[in-house]
Amino acid sequence: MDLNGILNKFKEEIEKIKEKELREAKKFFEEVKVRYLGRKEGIIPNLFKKIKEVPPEKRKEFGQKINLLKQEVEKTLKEYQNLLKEIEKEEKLKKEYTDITVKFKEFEAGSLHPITKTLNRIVEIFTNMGFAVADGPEIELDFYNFEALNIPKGHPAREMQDTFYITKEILPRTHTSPIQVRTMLSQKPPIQIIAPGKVYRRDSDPTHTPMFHQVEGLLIDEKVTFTDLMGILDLFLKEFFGENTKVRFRPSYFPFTEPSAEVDIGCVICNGKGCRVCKGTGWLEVLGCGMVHENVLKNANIDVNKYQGFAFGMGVERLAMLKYGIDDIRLLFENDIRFLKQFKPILA
Ligand code: 2NL
Repeated sequence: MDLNGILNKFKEEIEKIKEKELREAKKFFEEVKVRYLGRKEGIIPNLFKKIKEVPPEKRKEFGQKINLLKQEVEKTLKEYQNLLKEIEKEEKLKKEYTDITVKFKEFEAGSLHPITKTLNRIVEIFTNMGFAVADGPEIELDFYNFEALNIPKGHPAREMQDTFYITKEILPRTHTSPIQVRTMLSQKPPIQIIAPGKVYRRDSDPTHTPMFHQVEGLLIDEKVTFTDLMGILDLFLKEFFGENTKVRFRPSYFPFTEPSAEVDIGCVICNGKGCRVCKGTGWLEVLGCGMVHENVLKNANIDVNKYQGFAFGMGVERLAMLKYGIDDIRLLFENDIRFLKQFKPILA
């Protein structure tokens, strides 16, 4: 045991002795009280009982003397007992005292993971445009993940290679679209939501991880057009990547939208000149989108004669890598503190 240990032990012993002495002192004064003032056998009550034996003319003086004695005993006892109470209180306060000036080891401010930062920023931009954030289960039913989205049995997107099937009907969601299917089934249009969250695919190579993050968006109302979709996404990309960002839409195909498009931005690395990241094209694909397929609306019990909608989806890891110039997706999953430290907010 080191010196501190010995001192602490010593302190403990002293505390124990103090406690014991205090207890015994209290007991002692209680005993004295009973001995002198106890109703049955106390010295003073017994003296009062002897008054009968005193000649009548002396009784008054005798009584006064006993009374004086009684008062003196009571006063003295009170004094000692009050003193003990004071000591007890002080000991209690000493024990409860906490030194709030204690110096802690200095610690570094933490930082948010780049994925969290990117997700927060995406959510911020869309909520500013009036989108509400929707949530749903990560373990889904085939119906919400595939069937309702116009991805029938046998479609390549359902292949065993892509999905971590738990049973034939239960699977970790492969996109956040099921959140939107659930919202369409539980709420009436107009609907204007984004669905951020984790998704799972049987993919693992330098640009794919088995879990990644997606943000999808859905807007359903009367008279929604493809131009509305283009405007919203153009605004989003200029907010996210900067106001000078070039945006282009290319025709594409998704089973759940028709027409469908993919959205590119001018390469953030080479500014459109052509480089390794944009494979010489000058453009980077960042989003998929389209008008919600009639079959999807019907599956969600939405009146297709009254309502249309658009939807879009994006991968958060991809956007984070482009925004922060991260060239290897594994950096986002290793949680190397030297990497994460670089995303510290700048403190004043
Ligand atoms: C991509 C493409 C997309 C959607 C997601 C969607 C959801 C519902 C209905 C219709 Cl409920 N569509 N989502 C639509 C088009 C594209 O994502 O590249 N994601 C990373």
